[in-house]
Amino acid sequence: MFCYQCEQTQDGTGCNGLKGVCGKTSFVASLQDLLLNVTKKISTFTSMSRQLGTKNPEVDRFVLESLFSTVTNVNFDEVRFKEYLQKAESQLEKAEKDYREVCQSKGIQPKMPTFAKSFWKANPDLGSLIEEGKKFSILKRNRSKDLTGIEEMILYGIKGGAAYLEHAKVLGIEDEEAYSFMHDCLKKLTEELSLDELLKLAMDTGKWNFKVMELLDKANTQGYGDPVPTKVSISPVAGKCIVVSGHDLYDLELVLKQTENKNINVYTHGEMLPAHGYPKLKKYKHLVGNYGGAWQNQKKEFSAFPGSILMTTNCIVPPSDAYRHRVFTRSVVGFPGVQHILSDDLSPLINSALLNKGFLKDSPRKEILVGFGHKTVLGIADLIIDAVKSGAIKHFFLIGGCDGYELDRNYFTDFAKRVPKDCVILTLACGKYRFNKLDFGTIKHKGVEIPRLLDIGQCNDSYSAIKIAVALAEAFKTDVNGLPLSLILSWFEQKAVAVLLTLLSLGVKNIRIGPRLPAFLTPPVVKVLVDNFGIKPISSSPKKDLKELLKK
Ligand code: FS2
Ligand code: SF4
Repeated sequence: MFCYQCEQTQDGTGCNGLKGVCGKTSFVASLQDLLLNVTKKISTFTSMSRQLGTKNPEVDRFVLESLFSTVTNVNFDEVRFKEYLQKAESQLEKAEKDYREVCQSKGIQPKMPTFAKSFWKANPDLGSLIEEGKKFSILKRNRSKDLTGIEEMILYGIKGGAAYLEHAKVLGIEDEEAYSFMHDCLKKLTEELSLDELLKLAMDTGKWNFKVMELLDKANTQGYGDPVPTKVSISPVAGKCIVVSGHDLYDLELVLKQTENKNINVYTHGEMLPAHGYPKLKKYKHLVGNYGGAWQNQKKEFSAFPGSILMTTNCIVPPSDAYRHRVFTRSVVGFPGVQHILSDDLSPLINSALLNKGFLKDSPRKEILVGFGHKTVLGIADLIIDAVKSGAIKHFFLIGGCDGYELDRNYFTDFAKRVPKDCVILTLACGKYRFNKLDFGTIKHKGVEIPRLLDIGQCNDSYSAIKIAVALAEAFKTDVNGLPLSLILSWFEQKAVAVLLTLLSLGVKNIRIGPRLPAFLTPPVVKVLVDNFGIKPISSSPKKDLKELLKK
């Protein structure tokens, strides 16, 4: 196997051998390589059909799911990948048929792609699929490392955006343009584009992801209302319990509806924390608080959790025997030996919660504050602008992104702690758990207490952060780069790649990124990013970086 799609990749270069750092086996890696290869073929036909005016929602949705299933810490289950591959075969046939038919109806000669139509024998066993997948390892690619790295970066951006599209789809929002770009882009990734063409495609992918995040924002806010500032308890209370992790608000709502009046308390975990700010979710009295921290602590935290656990999306880590039987997965998430709930009937999860002892007593109440989406922040835009003009607020720091195991991620805690008292910190995604339980206090301006730490939401709520920055820039008659704003991003998986491409495509410069640069970016490509966008890795000294950034 070879995989370098996430930040924790082995030795900072790539996971190889029998297992990746995340726990993904070489077998699953091979099945994922094969699935991605077939998905690109499906999208090649679909892209051509769409240009001729025909579309197939079933194929669109399959491609989304297939891409999402290969994101880091989503699915570790060989059997599920075998099922995806079986579906992929029929979807490829459908996509080709659609293309032939639309050509025929328009009297056009089909331009058949050069790849082989049939990619395996009928009803292959798992072993044959794994063998087949080895042919599509990144290492077998006949391109330079620089170009392969950019192709992969674009693919990871598309995977991240596909994950967001899937969440929007679950809430009933789909978009034809978004599907079209996804297929076109995957087709282009089979065409051996030049460096310049790939760089342009990377920027287009960033722009696409901005629209995708906008769609998801629309889906979330239409479904659950605009987030409002909300105090969230981080202390368990006595009673039976379920913890819901991941990003999927729809699944959380299902849990809340199906546990009403059952004396089960529901907790959010990880990226589900911002759910507390949505009016139509916070109305449930038995949504009692947030449990634990970021994804990488789940082995310890879930072992200690006396109830059942629902993983709606990434990040799942291989569960230990202590709690595996209490974990349930949904949608694209999978782990061997863990129960997957396909239908919207969550009885297995609820029954498991009832069988477990629950928390026996209340813990002393502690709270954190969430719910600062773009509507809330821009609702007090005049106050914020005045605070900046008067000097009450000197600078904004967006410290956000993913969390992870590495100790050097403490950089982000140290950085946040050192931010001067006249500056505001905006945060989003699971990286916030490095500092969101600290008390940053408020900045008092015109009798209003403005919290110094504003939690904007999940990683996809980068959309909100961009809306806020653009509105402030307009008010100050400048662009985002002209604001007293610095971005310090922690990255881990492919949604972060999508968000980074979005920021770059919008012309945001001088982003600090850490804890280390992606392994898929070779030195010449890093140079392009540094020269064009001023991207800079974080140093080992938050104090030094902060000093430099405050000079802005
Ligand atoms: Fe954190 Fe993991 Fe949000 Fe990422 S919970 S690293 O998937 O998407 O961020
Ligand atoms: Fe390694 Fe990350 Fe790939 Fe897992 S997802 S195999 S940790 S690079």
